[in-house]
Amino acid sequence: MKKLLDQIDSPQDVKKLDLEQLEQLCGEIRKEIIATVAKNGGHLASNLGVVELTVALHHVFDLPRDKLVWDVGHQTYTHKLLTGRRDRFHTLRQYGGLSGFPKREESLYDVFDSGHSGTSISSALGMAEARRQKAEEGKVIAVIGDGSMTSGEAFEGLNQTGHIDRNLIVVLNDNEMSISPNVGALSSYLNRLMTGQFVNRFRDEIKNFLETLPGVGKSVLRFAKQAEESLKGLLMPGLLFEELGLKYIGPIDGHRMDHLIDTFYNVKKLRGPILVHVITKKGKGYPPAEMNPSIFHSVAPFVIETGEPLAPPPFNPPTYTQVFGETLCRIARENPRLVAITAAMQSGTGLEQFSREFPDRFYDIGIAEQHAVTFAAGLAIEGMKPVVAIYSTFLQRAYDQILQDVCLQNLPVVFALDRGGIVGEDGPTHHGLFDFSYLRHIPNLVIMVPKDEDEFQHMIKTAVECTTPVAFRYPRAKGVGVKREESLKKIEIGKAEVLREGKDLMILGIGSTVHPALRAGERLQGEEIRPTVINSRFLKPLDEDLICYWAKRTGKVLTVEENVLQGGFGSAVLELLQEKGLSLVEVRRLGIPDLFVEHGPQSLLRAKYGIDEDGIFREARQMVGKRRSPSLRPNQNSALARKTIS
Ligand SMILES: Cc1ncc(C[n+]2csc(CCOP(=O)(O)OP(=O)(O)O)c2C)c(N)n1
Repeated sequence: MKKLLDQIDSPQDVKKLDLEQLEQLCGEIRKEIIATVAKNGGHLASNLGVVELTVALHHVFDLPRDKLVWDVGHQTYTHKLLTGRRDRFHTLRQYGGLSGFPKREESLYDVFDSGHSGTSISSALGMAEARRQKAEEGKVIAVIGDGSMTSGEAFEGLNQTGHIDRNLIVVLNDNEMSISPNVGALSSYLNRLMTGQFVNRFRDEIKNFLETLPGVGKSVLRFAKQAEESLKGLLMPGLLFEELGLKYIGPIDGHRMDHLIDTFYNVKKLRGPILVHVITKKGKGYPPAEMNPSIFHSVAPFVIETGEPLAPPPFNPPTYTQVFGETLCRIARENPRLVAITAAMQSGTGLEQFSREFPDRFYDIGIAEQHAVTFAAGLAIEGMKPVVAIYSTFLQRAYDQILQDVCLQNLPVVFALDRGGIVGEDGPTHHGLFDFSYLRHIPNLVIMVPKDEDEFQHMIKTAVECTTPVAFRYPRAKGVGVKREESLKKIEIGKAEVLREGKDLMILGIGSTVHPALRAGERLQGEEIRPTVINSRFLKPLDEDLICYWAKRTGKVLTVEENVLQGGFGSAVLELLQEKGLSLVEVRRLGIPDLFVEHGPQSLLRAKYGIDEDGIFREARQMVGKRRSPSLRPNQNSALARKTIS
């Protein structure tokens, strides 16, 4: 049979297809997505769940005049395939290729860049309002999952949507899953809506019947309506949304193309804010993903026939995430006050074992990072030891709560920032490149950054025993392969570690840059350059005495960090040297310049931004070479040395 997908160059081509062809198209899209994700990795289960929904939206609405806004944006593969990017789909998530998320610079059909949950309603409402201001026609549709609907921002958006009564269609894609099964009161409510569907039908039938009775009908109906108040939640599906001012439609089967199309044609004619509740199945059409939607939420390349990951390399140290999960369990066995909190990232943050072993001390609070932090503050006030495990990028949401609710009150909350640094293929919305800068200036907060998995486990213990707020930040990576000591020990707060001593320059690494700095140091030695290599261990407090001592001795400092340069580790060192009267020490900083880092393999991006072994080696050699360069008069150098080493 001729492939329909090959003939789809834009949504206009989808509009021409009949029901049977649309269903055939969905089958072809599923195959294409499975084949591509099996090769490149990506968000499989969420994408397979919205194939029919996406095709139906493209069929009924008039894109690009109508605007389709995707929440999180991890489910836009079908949308990409239908909007002129079919030929480049094989480059999905690869360096220089298509992004795994909507990107305005990639296509005019991507109307809002996303990656973090809960933004679709607010942004879509803004677009709808702009249309009203400009007296422009066209629908705006926000597609949001039941998981993302738990985020505060989504509720804030709904709140205003009902209030200002604009033409906005919210499609609630309900698969009962966030990454793990969805949690919270909203999720139970949506469940009841699904099971209450038959009650709704029954209610409508009675209402129709009563209305046909002459004379009695209206008054009986009035009475029935009053009596209904107490049963309202059960009898009127979507009451929550109706009370917020949105017309509720649903629930409808998100895999029945005919139902979807009929519903969307009807909805298209309506005005005002509308919520369409669509039920889908995560992983639909690929049995391994249907059976394990959490595992297939986001996957590395896998074998299509079995769903198994491609064979792991022989050198396979544990990931930092695993070390975190295991160590936290170890500590929790001894410390009954320790509790763990995740914002819908139970498996991503390595807390599955913890949740099984300590179900009563584990909290998945939904996609609600701000709440997670203030909830932890409350727990800490009452003497518990909360560990809040959130990816660096998502913790950005809770800056004010960290500052105001935890650090200002000096509460001993532990922040575990997973995915610090470059994360790779998920790209700019997910890189954890700002945390040094958004945490470093907050008083009372101790910030630790491990160089390897052994140091990491000791840092976890140290953090749990701290009496102040403390954060540790670690990368999306396997450990470096060092042996982990049997017993956990406390690390002295603010103590750095000298890994190599030399007189020519000091290389100051932190976290993932320490081992590359050490390797670069060895290579420099081969070129007769003798560097001091220091593992800072702490972003805050810095080991001021040690850093100043080596800065004076060497006269040259090279800092290396996997963070933006503005306000980061190197900045902290510069500030320190300036405060201590060492401003004449030559300082160079390696890190991420003032830009958003694209998606691509971690190693490639680290090389591109010069924060890997080669980059450190090059920069250090240049620094020292410059000092030795014949173009510099020797006494110029010694003048600098005299001034700074005194
Ligand atoms: C602010 C924020 N926190 C956490 C995440 C990580 N995350 C990505 S998708 C997802 C689950 C989303 O669930 P849902 O909206 O129901 O979409 P589904 O994948 O089920 O289709 C989570 C928690 C995120 N993207 N943004």
